[in-house]
Amino acid sequence: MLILALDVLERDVALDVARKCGEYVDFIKVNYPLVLSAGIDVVSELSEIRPVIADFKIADIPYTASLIADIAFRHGVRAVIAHGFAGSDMLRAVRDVADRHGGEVYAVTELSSQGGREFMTRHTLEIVDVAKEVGCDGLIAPATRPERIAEIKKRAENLRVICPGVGAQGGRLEDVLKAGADGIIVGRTIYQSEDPARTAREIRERIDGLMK
Ligand code: FNU
Repeated sequence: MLILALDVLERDVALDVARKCGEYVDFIKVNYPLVLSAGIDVVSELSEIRPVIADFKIADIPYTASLIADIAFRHGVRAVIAHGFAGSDMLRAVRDVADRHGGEVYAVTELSSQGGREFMTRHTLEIVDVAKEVGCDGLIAPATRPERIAEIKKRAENLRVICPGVGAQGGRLEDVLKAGADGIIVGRTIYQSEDPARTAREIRERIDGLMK
């Protein structure tokens, strides 16, 4: 599974890259930079090109978290990403909203950045257990630390594990897939390249070759 992280700031650029790369990616992931600068309606437009994952890293009280998730699903997203560390009550609230819309929920285990090790790593496997209990569809795990992916995947049982951090953050696609990832999230390596469609196609071919 290849997920395009579309952290560009302009609506037209987002739609252009999405259209060019659409046939090579399974999902488009949107995050705050795009939504805060182009407006939430861009999410509905992108959803018509490819299914969208809203990476709003929801981390709030259950009530507010439900509102955020509901807005995302009402704009056509297939899945939302929530922070596992916010706890089971919030994940359950987001799960309920997703169920009302027939959508999916991914929980962040530990961030792919160095900072992800400061606090989150200690609780990663507990977060995996909570995500399983709540019935999340998948987990976000760090492509920058394949050894952590393997541990997370083992504990995750049938939850999908998708991994940001390939390319610009230093993670290597081959290592990530070998560690058991079900998909990778790639942003800058694709949308900052000279030819995003070609780069997306090359990454797709490498994934297909390795996952055969
Ligand atoms: P690229 N992202 C991440 N690490 O990078 N959602 C995480 O642990 C996580 C994420 C997002 O580096 C990040 O916000 F939980 O340009 C960005 O949108 O390839 C994308 O994944 C990585 O983008």
